[in-house]
Amino acid sequence: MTPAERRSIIESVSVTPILIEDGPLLNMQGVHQPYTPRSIIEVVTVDGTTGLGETYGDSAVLAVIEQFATHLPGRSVLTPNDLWALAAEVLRPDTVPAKLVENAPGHNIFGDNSMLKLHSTVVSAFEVAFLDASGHLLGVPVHALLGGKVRDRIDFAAYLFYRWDAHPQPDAPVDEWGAALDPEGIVAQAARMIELHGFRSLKLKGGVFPPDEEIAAVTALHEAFPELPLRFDPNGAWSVETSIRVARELEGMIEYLEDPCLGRAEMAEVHAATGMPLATNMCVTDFGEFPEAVALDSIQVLLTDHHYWGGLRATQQLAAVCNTFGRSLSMHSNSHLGISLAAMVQAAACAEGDFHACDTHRPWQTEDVITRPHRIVDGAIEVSDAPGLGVELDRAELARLHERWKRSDVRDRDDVAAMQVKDPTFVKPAVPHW
Ligand code: GKR
Ligand code: MG
Repeated sequence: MTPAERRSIIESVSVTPILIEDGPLLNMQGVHQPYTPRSIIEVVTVDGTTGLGETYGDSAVLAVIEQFATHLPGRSVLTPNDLWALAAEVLRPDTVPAKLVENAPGHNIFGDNSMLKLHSTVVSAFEVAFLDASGHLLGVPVHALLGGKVRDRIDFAAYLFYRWDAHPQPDAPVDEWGAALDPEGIVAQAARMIELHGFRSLKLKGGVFPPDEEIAAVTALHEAFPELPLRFDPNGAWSVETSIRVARELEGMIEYLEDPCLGRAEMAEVHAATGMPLATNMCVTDFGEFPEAVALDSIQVLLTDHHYWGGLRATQQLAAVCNTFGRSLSMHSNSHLGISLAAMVQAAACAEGDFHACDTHRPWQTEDVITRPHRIVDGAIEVSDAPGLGVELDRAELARLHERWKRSDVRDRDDVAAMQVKDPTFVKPAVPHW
């Protein structure tokens, strides 16, 4: 063993569940809760080097990553590839209750859950922490461990949401964004996002209101910002017929539609009928789903997400597959903090291919667990060349957000339950909804 290998041996691993403030953002299945769970991972080696990771905090994922973490001491952070074999060895149908597999990553907005996706989610969480620790041990950025960055800045899109002014709960956190429930509100939100962060690309989350109301909002965005690429994502809320109608009405205004309907065959039908480029984070959510999507021509843009595709190296592999089959890339996100954002930036920096601006929910988050939260300038984040992920844990904030988790009974993201606070008769909409 070399000296570096000796120092790379893991002494301890901690998984800290936290609750972070979240705004009342609407989507097709309800609204974000006032607080949403995340898990923060710290892997510490025998010489005190720490590697950080961040992933879902929903109870099913938390239970599995806590179980997995107990197997890591004694292993080396320099060998993240071994995590797959370890996952196969210790996370099996007889060791992981089926309900944990079904519920991970918790809120079911992308594809079906499976043992493969659970392994990918767990491996990713620890792979990021391993790479961060390795970068600190060797004094190099994570992108150097991934073969070097192919771009210096990562473009992000302003991720626009219909939203209420405030959550209905009296003690919920408040933010300054105000309501956005019509085209004027959405255009004003876009203008503020651009003013704050210089975004050069826009994405509207749809599936909230009947399609014609949302077409009006997209049209208003296009008229207000004609030079900015625009995309629109109703999370599979529409039928094939509605998707075809919306695609035709928005032709020339949007760069692509994201998951207008559910299903690879259905998406292919929409593309064949309209020529509209389609993107997904719902109908292709693991490598096994890719061949059919290519054969049917269901999608033209794949939204990667290292959190459930298996990590940063898996993102590079996915990019290679996309390049081979002529698909371009963007990146999916959920409410997240700066460790996830740092990992997203390093992943995008090392993924070859045609990248559209990535999604990030970060502008909606008011808190962070890193000492120097990222700044989005001119719609982009500079790829850090500092060792590891280039972020430092804010231990006081981590402790505060963990205390909040301990005092609360929120254990899962549940947009349906959050909507029921305002409307007790609300039920999760059947899909297709329109
Ligand atoms: O945050 O409400 C949301 C989004 O709808 C999120 O859950 C989706 O996973 O952003 C995602 C998407 O692109 O579908
Ligand atoms: Mg999407």
